[in-house]
Amino acid sequence: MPIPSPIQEPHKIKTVRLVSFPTLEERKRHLADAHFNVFNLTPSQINFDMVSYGTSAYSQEQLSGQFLGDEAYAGARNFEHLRQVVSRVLGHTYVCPTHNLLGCIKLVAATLVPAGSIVASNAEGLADVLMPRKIAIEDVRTVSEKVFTGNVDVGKLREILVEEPIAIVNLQAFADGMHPFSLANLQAVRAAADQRGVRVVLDGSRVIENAWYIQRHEPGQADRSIAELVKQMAKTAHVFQLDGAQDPKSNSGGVLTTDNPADYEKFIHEVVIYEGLHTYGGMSGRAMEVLARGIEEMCDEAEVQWVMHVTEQFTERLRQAGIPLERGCDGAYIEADKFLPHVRHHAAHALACALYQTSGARAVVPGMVGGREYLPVQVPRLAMTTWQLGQVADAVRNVYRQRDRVAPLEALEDCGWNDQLRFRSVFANLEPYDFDCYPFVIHTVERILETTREQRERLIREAGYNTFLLRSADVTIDLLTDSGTSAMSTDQWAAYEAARATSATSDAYLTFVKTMREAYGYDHVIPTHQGRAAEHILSQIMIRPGQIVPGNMYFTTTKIHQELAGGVFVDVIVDEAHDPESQFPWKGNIDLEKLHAVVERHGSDSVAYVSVEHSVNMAGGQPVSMENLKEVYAACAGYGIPVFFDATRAVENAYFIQKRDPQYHGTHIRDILREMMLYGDGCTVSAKKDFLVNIGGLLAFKDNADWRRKAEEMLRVHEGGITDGGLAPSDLAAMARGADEMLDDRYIRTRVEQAAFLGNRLMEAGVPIVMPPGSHAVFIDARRFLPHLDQDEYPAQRLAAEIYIESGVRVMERGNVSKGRNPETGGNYRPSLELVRVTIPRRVYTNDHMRSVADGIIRVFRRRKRLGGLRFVYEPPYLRFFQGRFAPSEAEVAVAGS
Ligand code: P70
Repeated sequence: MPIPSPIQEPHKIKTVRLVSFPTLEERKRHLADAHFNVFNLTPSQINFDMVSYGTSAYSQEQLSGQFLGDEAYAGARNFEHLRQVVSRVLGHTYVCPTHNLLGCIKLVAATLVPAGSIVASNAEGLADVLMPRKIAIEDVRTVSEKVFTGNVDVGKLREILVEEPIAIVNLQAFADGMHPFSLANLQAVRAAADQRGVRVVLDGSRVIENAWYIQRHEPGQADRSIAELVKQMAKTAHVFQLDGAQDPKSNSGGVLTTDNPADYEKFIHEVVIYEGLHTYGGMSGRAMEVLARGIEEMCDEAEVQWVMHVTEQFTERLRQAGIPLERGCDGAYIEADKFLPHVRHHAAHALACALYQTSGARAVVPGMVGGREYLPVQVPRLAMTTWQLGQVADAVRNVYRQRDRVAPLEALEDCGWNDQLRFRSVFANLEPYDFDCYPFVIHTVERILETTREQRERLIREAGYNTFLLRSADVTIDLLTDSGTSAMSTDQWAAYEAARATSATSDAYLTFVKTMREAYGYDHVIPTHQGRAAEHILSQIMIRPGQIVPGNMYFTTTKIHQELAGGVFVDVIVDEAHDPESQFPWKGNIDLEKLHAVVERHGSDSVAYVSVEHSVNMAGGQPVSMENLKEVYAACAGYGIPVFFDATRAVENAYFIQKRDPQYHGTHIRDILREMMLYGDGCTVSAKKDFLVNIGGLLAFKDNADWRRKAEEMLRVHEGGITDGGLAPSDLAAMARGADEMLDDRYIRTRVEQAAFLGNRLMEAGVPIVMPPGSHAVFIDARRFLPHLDQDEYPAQRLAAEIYIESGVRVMERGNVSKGRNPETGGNYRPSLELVRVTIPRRVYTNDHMRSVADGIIRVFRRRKRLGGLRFVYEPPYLRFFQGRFAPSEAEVAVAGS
């Protein structure tokens, strides 16, 4: 049976690294400065760096490993770990660490290859490093194979083993990145070598990719795991080498392993000369730890299947356009001489320049000058999404369409190595390719576990059919909330780590204040530990008991604090907000007539302030228009009533203004936000949303120093110091950095459009959702989804539980359960909106995840008629949605039993 292709990443994003998008003019300048050799470009000049060496995303375990153990010298603990892992994964007893693959090659050459002897190999590239050592290479790669093009011609090998002074057979798994061998061939090579007492040295830096080819294409191997195959391959060799920057995704380091004590003796005597010591081999302790963890994880079946699937998909997209290429283990090796037949010299360099000039993506020409003109366009392991890779493929296709116009390069001097070459050229008039995708690559990932349907049925039963009571570890894709769940960037982490702790005034605080003043245009900025803390303070200083607080739909925490201060919340949102089917684009707007009516009825003195939430959460993440903000502010100014924003999702609201209001199509998000904030007197913010941090909040006032003084009095008593609000300076630093990142037009577009992507897929399948999709979530209308259930059978609660059972995705009920009971009648409130919120964390999940989330919900939708309702078995008196427990209603039990 063919192995099915994976449909989503088996991990989520933990941290991201921002990429920049240089303009066409900048790219031309960089290219000229780099002498038309893209090798000289630096990452800050590139958007996507299409090299797989040393560019992989770490796992969170690898990243944390950086801080564990010794700074290596003698007997490092990290080395002990490395040794254990090698014995588990590769099966070899002896481990000699090296600083990278060249360290391994050096040790093998010095110990096993006497002067004047020859190395038999299936890899051409090995010549680049052996020839300068005056070691001759005999190519024994077969020419007749179709799939296992890296196989050795065993007949030829036997012959030369007899006739020539062959020191070792040095094989590469996936030779030259393009040629895998079969397990049977490897075994035959070993047998032939053993007959002559010659060692097989295997460079397994791409052993994973080779194992995958064996699993897919070698008869009889389909049922074996990557882990089994890797171990067998390593054990079949006498000596095994591994470059840490390849399959172990460690970006440095290497190991040389064997079962032969005599060889090991030789290696460790050489290692002190060239590398370091036998217990660290030229690696820092932390590099050894990262490498050990990388080797431990590299055989993970789901991850391997994902990486290989993505690589195949990428190559296929190029092949479909007719681009001449060899499929590589890690990408497409483009035959540049065929791609650019009119370019007679250095075609690979000319192609690399054209790709960078048109798109900003880079592919590097490796090795020595004079071989075949290949341009490897490699996929960094785990670091890019399929959306980005599809666009890189399109960028290459864009060059292919206009290949006749690609300019040739003129070398300024002769050089041995491709990285040395410098050229003179002109800029051909090429149509550029504009990326429209996430402006970051993945820096670390967190593995997500798959559960079986049977497990999920048990887990949700044990959780009383309440998704709040599930463990995160049992959730595959967690769409419970977008609050505090963002992936931070490496820049945020850098600021976080750099911030110096103090309980007085920190530099981080000053930067935070400066950044927020610029972002909002407000003078007085006060940090709080999160949003509700700011709401507490604002309510206490602004509301006199009995006063009214009109607002555009309530939010739970906001309303509680208004009530605790003696205020009375009055909803003045437009009617469309309550109608899930209305397509009105500004469902977050305040209905000015309702507002006027409230003020007229109570008198302006009885109104504490008007509370305006951006991207109204309870309405489905629906935005307020700029015009409405303006009108509300003008009206309130007329009454002398202040306006306060809940600006928690203000940036997402700003994106909707940019997109939906023609007046703002060309305006940057940064400027839209500044204008929005003009129409208010202050704001509270839960920074756990827009700001891309995991904790934090703030309270700000435009210009009223009196309010600020009052707020700071409260702050000292309830939160912390006036220059930290109860946060660590690190958190302030991360927030300040996040404030910069959230205002990036490219980021915010991809962020909000992800919700639309999910929403549209659901709509196309007929799933009823709140229209139009919101900024941070898609809300499913459970009433229309499960029309056969009465609201007192808690359809949204049931649907949330069923989505988990179907797909392992966790979502949140926002309906009858959340709203609670009317204390007077004892009955449920039965609110008009009976919703399930599918909330999207920022920078954590990809569109592939979203597609599989949609597919799961659609599968539930197709069998919706069979779903019965729920009844409470435990009902807490307050906020019952958090801890309430349910069981299937009688009708449901009957259906299940039939
Ligand atoms: C969510 C979270 C928090 C939030 C918000 C708006 C518009 C203030 C806050 C409070 C968490 C949540 C909170 C209560 C019930 C359910 C979920 N929203 N304003 O998931 O901020 O959490 O930092 O104190 O959305 O929507 P904070």
